[in-house]
Amino acid sequence: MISRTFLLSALIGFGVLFAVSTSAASVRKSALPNAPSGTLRMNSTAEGERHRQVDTRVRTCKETGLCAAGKQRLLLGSKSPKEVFSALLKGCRSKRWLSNNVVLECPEAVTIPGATTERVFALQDYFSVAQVLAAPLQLQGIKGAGVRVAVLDTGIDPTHPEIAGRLVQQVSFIDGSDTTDVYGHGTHVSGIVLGQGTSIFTDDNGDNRILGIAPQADLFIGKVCTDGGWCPEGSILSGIEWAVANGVKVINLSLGGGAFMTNCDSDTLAAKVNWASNQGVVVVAAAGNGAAQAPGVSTPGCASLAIAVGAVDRSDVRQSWSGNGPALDVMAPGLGILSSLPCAVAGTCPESGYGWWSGTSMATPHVAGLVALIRAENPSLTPAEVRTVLTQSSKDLGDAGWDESYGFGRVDASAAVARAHDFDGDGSSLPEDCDDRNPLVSPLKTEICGNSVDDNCNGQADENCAAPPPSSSSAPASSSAFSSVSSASVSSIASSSAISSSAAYSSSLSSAATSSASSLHSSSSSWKKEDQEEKDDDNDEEHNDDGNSENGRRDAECRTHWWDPLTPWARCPIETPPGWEHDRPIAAPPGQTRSKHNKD
Ligand SMILES: [Ca+2]
Ligand SMILES: [Ca+2]
Ligand SMILES: [Ca+2]
Ligand SMILES: [Ca+2]
Repeated sequence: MISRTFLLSALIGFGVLFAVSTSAASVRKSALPNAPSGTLRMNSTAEGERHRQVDTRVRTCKETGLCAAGKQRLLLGSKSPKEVFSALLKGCRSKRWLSNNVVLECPEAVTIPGATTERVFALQDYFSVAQVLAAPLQLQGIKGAGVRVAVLDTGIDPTHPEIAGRLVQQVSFIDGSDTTDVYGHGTHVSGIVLGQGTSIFTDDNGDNRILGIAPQADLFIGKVCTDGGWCPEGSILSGIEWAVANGVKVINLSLGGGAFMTNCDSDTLAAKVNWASNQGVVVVAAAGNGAAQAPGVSTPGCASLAIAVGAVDRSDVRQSWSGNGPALDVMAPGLGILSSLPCAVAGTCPESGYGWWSGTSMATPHVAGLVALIRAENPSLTPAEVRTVLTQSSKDLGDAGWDESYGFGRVDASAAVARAHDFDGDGSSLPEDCDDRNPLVSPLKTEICGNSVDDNCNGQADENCAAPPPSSSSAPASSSAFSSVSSASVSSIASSSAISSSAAYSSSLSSAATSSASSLHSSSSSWKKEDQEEKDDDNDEEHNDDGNSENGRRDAECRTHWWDPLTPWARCPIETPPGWEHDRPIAAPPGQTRSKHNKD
């Protein structure tokens, strides 16, 4: 048995991995050179250019609120005592002496010969929590309280202030290693899920960009990847079993390998993810970063029950490297994401660190955090229903409807949580809607007689209805009971008349009642399940179209390889017997070490 090793799905840094200290935001902003917008190394120039057009304008201290009222800051290109003295006489004060310059703070009205306005540069990140519309939810107190989220990754910096208060349990599944996050990936991913916002990185809108999606979720850390960023299959499988056994509701897997152009349920890791989903755990996994080299979604994201997440930039533009194809589900921000890092990785020790990383690794925890919000708001939803909530609430991008580049589109947390509150979309939320899986049952509806269903959610089925047929009635009706029944019948007839009622639901229900009310409701309790099964059937047909045979399916999966063209990971031999996946020649390239500035 060959053990496979998976790769973290972060494109770390794109050359913009800045270590920043926790000192004042003004220092961080002004200390950074203008370089970031020019040093992004993009795989696609078109998409890269579009990204760079955002926020390239250089600002002033006044625009950024960094100077006192009525003041301006100037950069004097000389230290000549005469010029400096002249400036001081005009009310300026020197703020910073450099080798050839002086930074002056002056009254706004004055002009100093030889001085230019001190420029203020911007960090090249963005508030991705706002982009996925989770920020308004946090203002309403919707923060994923109490939902257990497992991040199976490179471990954690347990002392990081963004993390510490939420860390519940940590276990290492890497031989000879504790859960310390030497690589930084697990801490970064965890911060995106539930960063506390302890450091204030305020942008022009007053948003604190360090906040995570679900800051009140409970964090379970399984270290399944080595300090070098490699993730052995057995460790991942162990971590998934551990998470399921510990009542975790969401598993984040920002790792993967291969590029599958179908769902990949026969893959060992994918099968385990499907198993976890069947145990009630939502598994969110990266779509992979290799699409520019080989289209498809990496495993385990390609598992049919996993939620596979691709990456868009701040403008909702898909990144060319972001995994695509039939197994892609949704998109989330994944370019230049600011989050927590161990201080050793950020180079800021002893102070806690932060940095900007990119990849589907960073997109995935946005969705895992959102799933925590959904599950906190409606714990009754099954993983399949959470998936429905996510996909049907996403902002459609690219071609209309689901497509291979964007899946169902970029997740929309506000719409998803609204949908979680009213799953069947009948306009009524739990708990008022006594059957939130059935849009025909709602307190907004009128009772339909004879179907044994509490259509109007008042706790009684078929109330105020005519007496059952005489054959089923054991006692003769008294005269008073008879008269009350007959008056109820009359009012029921009146209310079901489309002419007498202006409410649309009343007229639609009356036609349902007169046609086949009982059959409508006997089937409606399982309407959702049937819908789902129909959908699954469609999927199966599509997959069968890929050859309708084991060989055809295998060939499709064997087109896969890693993003790195130098590393042909998944060449399937032509003559592979059943059970072929165990024989795939997958192994880490000998002696290869990875730089944090390369794609991960
Ligand atoms: Ca409802
Ligand atoms: Ca309902
Ligand atoms: Ca009722
Ligand atoms: Ca009824």
